[in-house]
Amino acid sequence: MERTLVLVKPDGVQRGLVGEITSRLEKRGLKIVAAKFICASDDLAREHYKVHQGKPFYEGLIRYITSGPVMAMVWEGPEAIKLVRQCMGATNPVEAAPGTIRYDLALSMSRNLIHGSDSKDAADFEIGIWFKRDELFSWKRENENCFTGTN
Ligand code: IDP
Ligand code: MG
Repeated sequence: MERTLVLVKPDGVQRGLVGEITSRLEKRGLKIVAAKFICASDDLAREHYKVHQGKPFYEGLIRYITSGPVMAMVWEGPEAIKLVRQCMGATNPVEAAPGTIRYDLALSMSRNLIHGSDSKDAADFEIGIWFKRDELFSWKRENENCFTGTN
């Protein structure tokens, strides 16, 4: 079972898309294990996006992600990292596949609505900086078998 960090970025919150985005992940069958509505500090934003430090879009990205509250969540499921990335679509909405969040709801790479961890290492790191251990809930879904065929 994997866990992955998802952020509905400030543009998603401003546009009233928290429910739409969350709903898509729920309907896919992923399980929410943590959520918090939070304004990222400059330090948290820089830590989160430190792999992009020095890139031309980095400072704009920090301004973007700290421009307002985000809905930070942790989602769980088998291959949750890949599943969320697939639901999100490509970084640039112009290249995203139809049916993905970025294709259906966005048009610009600099306002692309959602973040999802891109690897197991990134997920562990990102969950650790956004959430305390006691903010993550392990809970059993009564109908788990309906989603995964395992009990
Ligand atoms: P990802 O969000 O699909 O994982 P990354 O390459 O990790 O994409 O980039 C992080 C975020 O930085 C993107 O979601 C996007 O908002 C922004 N970004 C990436 N590349 C560019 C760019 O070339 N111009 C403007 N913003 C960019
Ligand atoms: Mg990324």
